[in-house]
Amino acid sequence: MVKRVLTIQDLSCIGKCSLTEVIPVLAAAGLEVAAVPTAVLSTHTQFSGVHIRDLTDDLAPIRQHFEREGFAFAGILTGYLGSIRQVDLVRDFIHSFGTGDTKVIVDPVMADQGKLYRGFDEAFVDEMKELIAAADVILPNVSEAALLTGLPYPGENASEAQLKELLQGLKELGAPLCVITGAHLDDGSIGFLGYDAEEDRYLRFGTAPVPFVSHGTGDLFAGTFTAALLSDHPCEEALQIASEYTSACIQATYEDPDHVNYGVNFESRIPYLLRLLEHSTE
Ligand code: PXL
Repeated sequence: MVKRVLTIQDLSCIGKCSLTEVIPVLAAAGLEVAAVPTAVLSTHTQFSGVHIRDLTDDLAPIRQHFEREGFAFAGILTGYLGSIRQVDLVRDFIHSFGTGDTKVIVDPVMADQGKLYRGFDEAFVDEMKELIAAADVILPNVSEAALLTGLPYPGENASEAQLKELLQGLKELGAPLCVITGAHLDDGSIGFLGYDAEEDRYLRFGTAPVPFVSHGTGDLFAGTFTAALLSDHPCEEALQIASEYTSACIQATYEDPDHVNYGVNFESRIPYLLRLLEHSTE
């Protein structure tokens, strides 16, 4: 039977982030996607003059309808959420559908390069901590890990020892698997460093760095990890697949002289994603 996965985040019409990346990646893995948009934006917030239709008031009625229909989900992935109230309403989804074997993956999207995104504040960070407590896996970047733990932001070139301190702080927030994404590892590669509290074990993996930074790579990583995990790859392998695919998309964008400056060429690398998803299961 095809597995159904619920994902709750914004729909940016142009921007290659959130739902526009995550729906195709999950579908490519053969999963049925239940996509709940928290808002529709004309573009992501890197642009100015963005038109936004906020859908906060629609979240509870959507959840209630899902409940009446008796829908169940193999996984739930949450991404960019625009307000404290949205985080609260998303917790209600996890409360309703995140029970039993359902894997709950929270990407606490709110900051980059040591700075909160526009519109977010300390109160939002506190609310995000509550959402994280309900997750099986969390996928912050270095900036988000620092904000969530209250530790100083160590910079993008933080050592693995500093990242491990952040991971120990994150562990206290309650998710059994905490993974810092976009991590610069001590051997010069870029990937992830995670801590599995149940096995008391660090997980790390990196690929060759590409001198190109883009919006939406964290969302792509989270969507790919979820796709691989729900395709029955073990957690560590799913994280590696996410790392390999995200890196390949960044590389493809870097090599494309006509690339747009607001997102990565993830579409062109979907055949590679399919190979990654197949290979590791054999
Ligand atoms: O990629 C994170 C993200 C998602 N959605 C919107 C954003 C951003 C980052 O800025 O603006 C609307």
